[in-house]
Amino acid sequence: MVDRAENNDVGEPVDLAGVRVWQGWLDRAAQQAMLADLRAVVAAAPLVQPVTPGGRKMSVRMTAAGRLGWITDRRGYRYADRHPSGVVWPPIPDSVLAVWRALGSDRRVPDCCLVNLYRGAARMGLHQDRDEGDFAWPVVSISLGDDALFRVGGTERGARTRSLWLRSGDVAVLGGAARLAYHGIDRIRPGSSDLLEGGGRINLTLRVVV
Ligand code: MD6
Ligand code: FE
Repeated sequence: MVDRAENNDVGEPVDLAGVRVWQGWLDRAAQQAMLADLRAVVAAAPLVQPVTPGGRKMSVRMTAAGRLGWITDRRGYRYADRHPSGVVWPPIPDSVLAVWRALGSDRRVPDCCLVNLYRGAARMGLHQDRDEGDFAWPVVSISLGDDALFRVGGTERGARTRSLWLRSGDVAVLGGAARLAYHGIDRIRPGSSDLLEGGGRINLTLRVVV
């Protein structure tokens, strides 16, 4: 069996209800380089545990890079030009922009790179990404660290769903008809990757907002 982390021949994406997943897009060295870049992002804009408009604490910790960051608190879900602490968001690292250019678009850069950290029992309920102004642009999602059970449905809540384990280095693209598909993370598999010190999983989502 070929160890996917050492296999540079990425091949064709897997299609999951219209969501394309490039398995093993980033090799181990590229994942480590990206993680080093993300340490600088988190140093400038620390991870926070966000609260939904309904007052529930989210189980992931979150920050962002780019012109705009997606935030949530009692006042609602929205894009903001600053971290809750008042600092401007750090720039999106070049290592991350390179993935966007290859699999998202080479016509413009994304406004936002949302950073989610999953540890322990953290999960993400089924949702649509619909706080952006133009759904013609795809959302590109990068997985680093522990495996995550990714669930994708249709554009209506309640449609049948399909699931796939996302592994470190995988890149998923929600574009075209799947741009507004419901999706979420049921759970991570703690200890399945040693990429992150202290374990867990980081997911990056790149979006054009305006
Ligand atoms: C995650 N991903 O993988 C959560 N959103 O942790 C998302 O919410 C997501 O994977 C938009 C596009 C792709 C995604
Ligand atoms: Fe999402």
